[in-house]
Amino acid sequence: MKKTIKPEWTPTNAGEEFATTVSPGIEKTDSHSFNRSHRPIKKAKKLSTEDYVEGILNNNRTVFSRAITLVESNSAQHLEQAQEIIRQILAHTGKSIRIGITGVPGAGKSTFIETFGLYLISLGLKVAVLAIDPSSTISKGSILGDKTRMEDLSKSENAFIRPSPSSGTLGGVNRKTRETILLCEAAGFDVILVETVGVGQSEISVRSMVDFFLLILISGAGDELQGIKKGVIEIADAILINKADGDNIIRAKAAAAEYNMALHYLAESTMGWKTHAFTCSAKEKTGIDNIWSVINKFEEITKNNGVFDDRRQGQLIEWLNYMLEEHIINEFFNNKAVKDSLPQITKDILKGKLPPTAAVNLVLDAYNKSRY
Ligand SMILES: Nc1nc2c(ncn2[C@@H]2O[C@H](COP(=O)(O)OP(=O)(O)OP(=O)(O)O)[C@@H](O)[C@H]2O)c(=O)[nH]1
Ligand SMILES: [Mg+2]
Repeated sequence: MKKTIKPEWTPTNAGEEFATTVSPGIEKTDSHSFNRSHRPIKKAKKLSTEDYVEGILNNNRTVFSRAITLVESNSAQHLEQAQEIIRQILAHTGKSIRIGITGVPGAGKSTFIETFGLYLISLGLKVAVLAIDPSSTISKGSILGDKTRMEDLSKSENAFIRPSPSSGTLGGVNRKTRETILLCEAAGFDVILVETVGVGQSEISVRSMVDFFLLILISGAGDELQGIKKGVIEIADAILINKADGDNIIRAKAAAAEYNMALHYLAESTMGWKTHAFTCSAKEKTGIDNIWSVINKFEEITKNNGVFDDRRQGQLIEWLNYMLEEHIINEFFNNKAVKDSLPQITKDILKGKLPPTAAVNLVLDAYNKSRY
């Protein structure tokens, strides 16, 4: 029987009528032994590659989430299993439309994704939202705070929201996001939204993994103020001026007209497609159906003229080359002979004893010799 004791505020002369009792506390131990001896942490059953593949294809949410965690892992053993899973699901991938979304902080990306995502779900589609945030390797990634802004979307069983992988180089984060896209497609997601909050490099990375690239801006701030580089406008397939509501409608329309003028003089971001600027209000849910029909039109045109498939094929090769380069560079600079020879060679260059071209040959020689 469980031993009970009276609480400390019980009157000393209290009899049986004083029924309150408390359970004795657990003896103080250090927290590790507490976990081990009293409450063992239940370890999830290890899944086989077949379990993963079957779970993903049947859209078993638990297995699907675990597969993404596996893909995001940096351990060599996990990498191997993840690669085998991806190889096996590859035939079931590629059927979604992949949309990249970028824009300045506060433009309303998260609000737009919530509204747009729910709209797509109302059409019977399944939506995955992934994020690339280079800063998240240091901070926890801003999309985490977004869960509040995507509250309804995150509750929907036809939506899946994943913050940016929080560790690794930009290259590593890219690999993880690309592979997560494949898992989402195999699990039957129809639309993949890849959000980036970065300025510059991360936009280019996202462009290299999506079919359609959407830039969200607001009126009332010049490009300079918005921190948008011309290069980002040049890779956009549509510009969306958000917050076209209330008093702001006229200004938003004027901004869209201005961008449309400017776009006239820019080269096509996608062959055979003319980028235009539109307005919407993520808050009031206007202009949302219009941007979806723009994306549908884009898909139809680029699939007909072959640009859609060409781009996806190009992205695969680009990705292969990028990973090869990253791998080779890492291997080279981690090579002991290279590491040992570089300090002296650097000194000699700085003292004017050795020209850089000759130095390159010396380092390469050292590297090559070390490998035989
Ligand atoms: N009036 C109006 N306000 C909006 C609209 N969309 C977003 N907002 C507001 O703008 C602010 C920023 O919106 P977010 O969706 O967080 O913007 P974001 O681009 O995701 O911001 P970051 O994640 O910080 O880069 C919030 O206060 C929103 O309520 C809109 O269509 N109209
Ligand atoms: Mg946001």
